[in-house]
Amino acid sequence: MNPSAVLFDAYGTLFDVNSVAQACAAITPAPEALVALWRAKQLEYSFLRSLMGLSAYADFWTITVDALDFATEKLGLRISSADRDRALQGWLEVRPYPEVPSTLDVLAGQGRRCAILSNGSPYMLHAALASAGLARRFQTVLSVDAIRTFKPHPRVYQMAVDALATPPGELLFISSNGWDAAGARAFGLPVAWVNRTRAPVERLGVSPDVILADLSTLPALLTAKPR
Ligand code: LAC
Repeated sequence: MNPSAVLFDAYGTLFDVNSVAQACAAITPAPEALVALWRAKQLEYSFLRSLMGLSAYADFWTITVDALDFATEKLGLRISSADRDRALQGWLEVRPYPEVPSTLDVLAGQGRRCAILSNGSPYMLHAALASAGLARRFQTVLSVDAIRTFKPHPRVYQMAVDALATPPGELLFISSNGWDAAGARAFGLPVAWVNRTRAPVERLGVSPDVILADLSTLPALLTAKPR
């Protein structure tokens, strides 16, 4: 594999969604369970709103707020407006996985462009990147907000191909989300799935080109320098 540009998913891939639990400690003694339901609902709402069509679009921040409200009600948690704000702030301060900065350093040293393609709204993405000290590591930060449709719709991956002005075969898309890896592969991008949780492969009719345990082994996989 010799991609000239490496395109990363954000949440779950660069950023550890579980770290949002710290911001939920005042709400419940089991913040991990809240975040698991919150994240599942956030993704479900993004998929559903895409299926419902353009008029049903709401950006990922709005969806994240709605998903929190659903999750706290479902779990029977009473939540003050200050605690709600603090929990939401968790997404703006979400922690990167430990190997992310060094991986980005090596990729930059190999002369590869690094970009993000995320369902996150520009506001969320830029806040999280600034908080993590990663803002300058990416040449391009692409949010689906530009086309008001969420991954894994093929229009999203096409947007990235167009924005990077690079043939799909010269890109490498990287995601920890199995459904996102499948969506990008079905679209026609080369894909590395970062299977951090040893999850079974999604049965969606396509397979990733490469499976990694985390991002640290990525640069060694890309042996040759880009053309
Ligand atoms: C992202 C979420 C969905 O696109 O993981 O960053």
